[in-house]
Amino acid sequence: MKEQSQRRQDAATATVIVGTQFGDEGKGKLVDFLSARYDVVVRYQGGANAGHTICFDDKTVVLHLVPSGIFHEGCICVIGNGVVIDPTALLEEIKQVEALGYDVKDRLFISHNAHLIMPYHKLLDSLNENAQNAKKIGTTGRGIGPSYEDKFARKGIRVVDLLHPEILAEKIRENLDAKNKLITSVYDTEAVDVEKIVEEYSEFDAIINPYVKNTQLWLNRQIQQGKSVLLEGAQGCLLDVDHGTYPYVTSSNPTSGGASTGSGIAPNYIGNVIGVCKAYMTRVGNGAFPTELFDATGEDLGRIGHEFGATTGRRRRCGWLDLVALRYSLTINGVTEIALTKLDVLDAFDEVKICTSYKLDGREIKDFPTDDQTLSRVEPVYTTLKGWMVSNAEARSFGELHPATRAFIEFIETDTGVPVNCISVGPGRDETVFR
Ligand code: 2SA
Ligand code: GDP
Ligand code: MG
Repeated sequence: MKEQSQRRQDAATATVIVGTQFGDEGKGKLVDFLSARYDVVVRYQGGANAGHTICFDDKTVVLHLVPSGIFHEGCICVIGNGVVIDPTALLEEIKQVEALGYDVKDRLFISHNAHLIMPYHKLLDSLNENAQNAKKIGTTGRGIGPSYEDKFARKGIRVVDLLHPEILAEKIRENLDAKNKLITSVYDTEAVDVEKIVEEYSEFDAIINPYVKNTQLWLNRQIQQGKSVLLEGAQGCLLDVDHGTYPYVTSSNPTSGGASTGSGIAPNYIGNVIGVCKAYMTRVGNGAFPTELFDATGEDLGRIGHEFGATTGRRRRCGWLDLVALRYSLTINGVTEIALTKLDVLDAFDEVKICTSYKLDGREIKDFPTDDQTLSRVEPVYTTLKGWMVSNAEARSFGELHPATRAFIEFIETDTGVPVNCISVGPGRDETVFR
């Protein structure tokens, strides 16, 4: 017993990358950059709602399901059991990657336990949203919530079912029997054609088969054999179904705890947790956002930062960096180091604000309230720092950053007690500073 637990401690080689805000912190860029040093990269939750942007060799690629390590030939990519997979979207994405000259054969595996997004999940996602009126979540419409609903109701259809067409057909018919009642009677919408879906999904068997693996066991064994694993979170801590601003959240666990359940990697193999944090805040979709700006500064952040959804193209709401939210996120995720991104977007501002606490009913509070009702009533308390008004795009070491930029970074470190070890000064792979 002792030997086994010692082995696990010695082998803690898995690192998790998590978003510390409302997603879109630049996780894709960082995962792509770090993948050069890792043997395996794993997505562990979410689905094609994610949009992870990677810029290299004058190309800009947005990945939704395929892990962001795919552009490093030495890296094996895994879509873990915690992800909900839309097979059509996945196959399209594989084609896109191959068209760029990257072979995915024997380099991309999907968990046999991952759940599928079915066409009726996407339909229900939009019917649900339209029925919400003022309480719309603002989902991406990719069927994420309805697919996770089926998973937890133990009615889900999984990747493994694609390999057994008769079982697949039976499950689709059973599911649609109930769902078509809902679709026609509650939503007053035309029933879904069951046999069409059976036919469409039966064809995935031969195509998907080469990618399917018992990834949970395989991943643990890779670690036992000394391989390094990077776990790629999608969305962000504040959108976590347990720890985020419920109900305005996604239906999975983007937080580091989800990395273990969503991949099957034993938690004690996870050593490092890198929290990706944008130098300001954005949110796409509805829900409270204490530092949101409704003025020209907010417009400027969105324009300079090109803040549009990487999946839907929706405009992202923008505001100043919120350290109350960040401190919460660092705690929940056990973040060991921060990667601070999009610092260059602040280059043009002569002063930069950081929220350090909130006021609620006239009292100062330092802890992040996760219930939307309370969070929507808080007022941010800001510290104003001097802007730097120069470009740091050429900086490749901490010392090369402008002193005011360094002061901004040091302010975050002092307030949170967590080191900022990686600083992103542009979207490109090389526009990165390590300490
Ligand atoms: P869903 O579709 O059920 O997961 O939506 C629930 C909430 O989660 C938010 N969400 C996201 N927030 C930021 N980025 C995401 N990915 C895309 C991107 C978003 C896009 O990279 O830009 O293109 O619009 C993402 N995915 C889900 C969503 O907005 C809801 O608030
Ligand atoms: P993710 O979901 O966390 O991977 O982030 P997205 O790809 O949705 O959004 C981040 C956007 O910012 C993408 O367009 C990236 O190319 C871009 N980006 C990442 N890091 C930087 C940076 O340091 N500076 C600038 N200007 N853009 C960046
Ligand atoms: Mg994104």
